[in-house]
Amino acid sequence: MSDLSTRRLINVSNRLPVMLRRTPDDATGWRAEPTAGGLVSALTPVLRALGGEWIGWSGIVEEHATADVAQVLSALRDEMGFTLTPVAMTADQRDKFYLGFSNEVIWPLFHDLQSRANFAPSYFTAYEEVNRRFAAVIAQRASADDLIWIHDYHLINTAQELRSLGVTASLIFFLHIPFPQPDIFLKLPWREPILAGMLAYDLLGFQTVRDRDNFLACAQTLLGDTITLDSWEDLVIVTVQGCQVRLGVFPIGIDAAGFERGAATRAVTDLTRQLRTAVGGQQIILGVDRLDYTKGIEQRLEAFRNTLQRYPELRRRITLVQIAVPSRTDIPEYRMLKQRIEGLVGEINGELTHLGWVPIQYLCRSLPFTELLAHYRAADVALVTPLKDGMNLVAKEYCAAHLDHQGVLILSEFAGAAAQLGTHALTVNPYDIDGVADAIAQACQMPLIERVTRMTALRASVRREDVFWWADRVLRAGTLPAYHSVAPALDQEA
Ligand code: ADQ
Repeated sequence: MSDLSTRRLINVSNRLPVMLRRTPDDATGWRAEPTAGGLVSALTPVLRALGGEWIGWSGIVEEHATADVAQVLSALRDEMGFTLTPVAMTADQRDKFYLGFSNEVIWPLFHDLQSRANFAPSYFTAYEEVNRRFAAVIAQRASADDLIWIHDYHLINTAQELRSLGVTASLIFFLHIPFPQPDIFLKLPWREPILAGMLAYDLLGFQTVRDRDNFLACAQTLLGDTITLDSWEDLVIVTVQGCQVRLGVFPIGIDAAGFERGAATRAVTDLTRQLRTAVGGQQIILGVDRLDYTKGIEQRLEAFRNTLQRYPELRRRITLVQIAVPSRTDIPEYRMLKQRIEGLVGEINGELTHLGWVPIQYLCRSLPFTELLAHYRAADVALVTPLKDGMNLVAKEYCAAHLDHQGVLILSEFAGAAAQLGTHALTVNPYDIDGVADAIAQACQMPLIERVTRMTALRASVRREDVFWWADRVLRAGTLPAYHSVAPALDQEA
């Protein structure tokens, strides 16, 4: 881990890693529950190891917050291993900033699903307001020596607000989701302020070369001759009107050793056995996702149906276990997606169930860690088929937890994880229903030696490039000394 002994890390994301809920049972009136999702899974172990502070929204809107919200959070300090500082938000801001601009504009657009975007003008005003609120809290808590690491698409404009408040500390931004190509990004009515917001950071981190290059292409399209590019220390240096921004590619990892240790416990081993016994001799194919339209769950169910139709010999020999954790349930589109998935599961099961065999088991809830690990261990095949994904941690978690080295990973070529794991996974185009169905059949019939060879290589990669490797690379790039342009401009190199 980078030497941060003299620098405190302030981690900032839209949500804190816990969500507060009102409860009549608890003496404080509030209960803290861990929040699910890739960002929290990745950063909790890092901040715990480094210490520091996490700033974010508590999940309680200002109208319902009471003075003890901050107290409840501060009481969690010892349990979490770092300080939790809340940012307040009104119900209207939550609706327009979080549900609106972040999740109805940026989220679909940056996943190339522009037809799902709702470009309501009032959303962007709220986005700017909330970014200003975050900046005000950070400015209060930070000193000049701190390293401020801001995460994801909700907070793109926070750096500009911080600079206008006179904050001089180093500002790192990491985009967990993909960055789109210019022909998609240019549709954004607020493309200039969003681009300018990103360029106000000292370091911009992307999951893949694909995302970094898309960002560069958008910057070049919108800023033309006013930007110059250099390369230095694996980074691209962008200079606009005398200001420099470093761009790096940092694929996020998981706490692989933690997953391996957890998967090896007696509790997980017992549960794995129970899960396997429950399906008899059948192979388990596993899907684990936040319930989100970008994860391609509907297309995956269709592909599974297609496998059973085109490969009838696999009927009664395979079961799809699809686990979906409800997400963004305040957005109507997500509620409709849940209904469509439930309808499709019912339809496929109704069509294909035979005495003693139900093709799809569907669980719609968040699983405790032990159960999640047992599902990963028990599954012969993991079906990770997002339509597009910044990374996809489930792919990595499955490999880390699959201790017997015999599982097969089927992975969307549009997941960021494909850049690291694509060679040893079976890669698929998630829109190609026949292609995914063929990959399922191939995985189920794959010889043992091939399974083991592939999974051994996958596990080595996940272990080597884990979440600590990722954080270390980001923090190193964020603490490099000032760069003075000595390298030839990239476009002159070729
Ligand atoms: P997400 O889209 O939220 O995050 P993803 O990478 O798919 O993240 O990870 C989901 C996380 O939720 C995993 O850690 C998984 O274990 C957990 N999870 C999912 N379903 C669960 C269930 N039913 N029960 C318990 N846990 C469950 C964003 C980007 C991703 C990127 C991450 C990290 O969209 O592309 O990988 O950030 O950068």
